[in-house]
Amino acid sequence: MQENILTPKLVVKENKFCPGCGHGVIEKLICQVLEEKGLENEAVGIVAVGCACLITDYMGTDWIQAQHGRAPAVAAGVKHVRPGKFVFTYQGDGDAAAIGLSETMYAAKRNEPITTFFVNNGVFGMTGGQMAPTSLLGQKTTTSPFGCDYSKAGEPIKLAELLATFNVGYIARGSIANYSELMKTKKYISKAIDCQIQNRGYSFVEILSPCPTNWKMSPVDSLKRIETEAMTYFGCGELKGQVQND
Ligand SMILES: Cc1ncc(C[n+]2csc(CCOP(=O)(O)OP(=O)(O)O)c2C)c(N)n1
Ligand code: SF4
Repeated sequence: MQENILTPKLVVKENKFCPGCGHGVIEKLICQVLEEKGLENEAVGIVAVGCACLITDYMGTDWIQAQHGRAPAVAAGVKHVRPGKFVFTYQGDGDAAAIGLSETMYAAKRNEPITTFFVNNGVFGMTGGQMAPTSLLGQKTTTSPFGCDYSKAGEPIKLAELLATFNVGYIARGSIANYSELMKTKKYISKAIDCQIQNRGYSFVEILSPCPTNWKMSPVDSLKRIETEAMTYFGCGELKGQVQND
């Protein structure tokens, strides 16, 4: 990969995510924060399925791949045997909020000392853009060609709010819609990592992210959609665990 002073060393390979995909941007943010904290050799990531798990090829930490939805349980196990490591999961919404919802909730219920980075792009990306539990009402997907309908699918899951009902360390939701939101999200990622390092329990950052390929939109319009639609419905900010001096 071409040497670039703006690229963190942990980004070990050019990614093959689609143009405009949020995964590459979020990967870079996580790598930047880990390097700023000197944790580049101390991080263990757990993935399961989806485009999200392609991150293992591009980010030079240690990785384990779990079965669909099961990353939090594997992460908890790793953290218990390697308490000195920074242990995180990197998961999409099909993974963490559909098939893995129970795993995700139980990790928070037990206040496991792990961190989850949850990429909410509103679809099952890798398998062709099917409806996810986070798809917005009216959103056209391959399994809701006329738009998500409340009478059939109910309302989109606000996973950060659900998890914030537990007595956990840190919960936030950010987006990568523009530079200002990106910098706020970087701060949330940093605080989630601090939460684990300082033994304050479970931490979770949801990130509203584009999937231009399955949204059938240009990368630029996808970012606008996050700003006008996703951020309006979900809202961004910290839900739990702000510490003094933040
Ligand atoms: C047990 C099991 N069921 C179904 C699949 C097929 N599958 C692979 S990726 C995926 C969807 C992932 O979507 P998401 O978590 O939103 O990730 P994204 O691709 O959007 O990053 C599914 C259903 C699988 N790999 N394993
Ligand atoms: S299908 Fe969507 S989530 Fe997957 S790499 Fe392409 S843009 Fe990203």
